[in-house]
Amino acid sequence: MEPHIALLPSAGMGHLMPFLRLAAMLASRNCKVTLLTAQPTVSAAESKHLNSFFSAHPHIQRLDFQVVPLLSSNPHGDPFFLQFEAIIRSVHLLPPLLSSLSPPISALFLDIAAATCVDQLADHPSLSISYYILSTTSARFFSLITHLPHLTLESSCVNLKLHGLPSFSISNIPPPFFNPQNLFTTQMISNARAISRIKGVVSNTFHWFEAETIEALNSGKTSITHPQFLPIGPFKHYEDPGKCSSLSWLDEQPARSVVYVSFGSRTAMSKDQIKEIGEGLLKSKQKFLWVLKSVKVDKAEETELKELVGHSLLEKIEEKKQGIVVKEWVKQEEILTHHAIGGFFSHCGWNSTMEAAQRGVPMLAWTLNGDQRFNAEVMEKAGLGLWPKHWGWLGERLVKSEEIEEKIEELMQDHKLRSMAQKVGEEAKRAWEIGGTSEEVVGQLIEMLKL
Ligand code: BUP
Repeated sequence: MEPHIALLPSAGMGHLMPFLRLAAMLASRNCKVTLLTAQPTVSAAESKHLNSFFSAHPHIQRLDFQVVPLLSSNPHGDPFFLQFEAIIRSVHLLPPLLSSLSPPISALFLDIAAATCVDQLADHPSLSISYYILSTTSARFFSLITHLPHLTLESSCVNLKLHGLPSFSISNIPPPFFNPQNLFTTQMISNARAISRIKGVVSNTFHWFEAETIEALNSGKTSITHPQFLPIGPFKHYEDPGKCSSLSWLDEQPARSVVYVSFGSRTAMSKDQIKEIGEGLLKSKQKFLWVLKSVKVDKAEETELKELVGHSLLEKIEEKKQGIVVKEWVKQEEILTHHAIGGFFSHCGWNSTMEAAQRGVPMLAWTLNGDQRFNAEVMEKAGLGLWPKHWGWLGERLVKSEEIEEKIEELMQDHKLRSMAQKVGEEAKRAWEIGGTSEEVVGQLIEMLKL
């Protein structure tokens, strides 16, 4: 009989997208799938995507999960982290929901950001199921998370060496991890502790891309014992109806002539930095498609594009017909697949990194926070792109237009970089061929889910 699998994403598009892709993939491999949707969602993008996903995938069941709002929370806290916390604290509401599903579920996939939910669920008498984690980050960052409960981080050190793993540069570790009271840190420590109760960790990466870390994680030689790490990426695109006007503009551009600029779904940029980016793009003389966000949560976005970019800069961009700037949600995967795209200037969110890797699109990284420096390290080491580390964390200092111009030119004109990125794309494809590493691991996963 087909196994019935439930999935519970946490908050934010960077977490929802890989869950939707995993749900679609499991459904295509003879699993019955129920997706739990924590309500209300933080961003408008999440509710919109959930609606279009369920209408395009009527065979996947939707189960809304009303999250109890936090009674007192820091109003200045990150709304996505606060939602992780609200989900974790509402976990007692899940057992009746999960045990009402028919046929009974045999496994639940939790987000790494809310893995600690397993602590309450696994001991519940009405649920006799297996638990898996979907790690929405690089294997490299995941390997650090597993060690978090046992680490005392000293910012004065240069490197961190953990038994059995490639060493980490201290400057790449997200600053909140140096503060044990920080909400993100306390959550990640609890999530890391919960990993031992999990049957398998599924990850949107592939063996060739992170071979050293994946082999270390599965060697049993690290100081932390954890379940099997299952690299099954790059996750495949699922059919998403709807239009994206940027694609029509791309249709008119020559092959590999456009740099796609996007710093993810929740990167708020300062006006000064927006100006330097715009000037830098213009000076580089490269065509560009720039997706701009000035607030962390899209629901709060009220500023007109003209005001964000500045009247004179926007006029210059329009006059030169060198590029377009958009504020709305775009179909990033389709953009990255488009023949006109020659490079991707990105914050190195893990989904974005994998989407570029899958298509062999060279990247220019400018990291903002969280796992992004770890992701950028992986990306650079694999030969997928450039990472000017001296730019610091995005927002740390004003990066000037001349610096941006120089790196955009390099991104778009360096032939060696382009062919190395193409090689990454070929390896990503190979992972999904018959006998390929990700294809094999998915087969193993499906067998595990049938048990
Ligand atoms: Br913006 C934007 N269209 O307009 P990341 C993003 N995306 O399809 P993030 C679009 O959202 P975290 C848009 O393809 C990727 O799948 C994009 O995830 C898609 O970054 C996803 O790259 C964004 O991981 O999340 O949003 O910063 O902070 O969790 O990394």
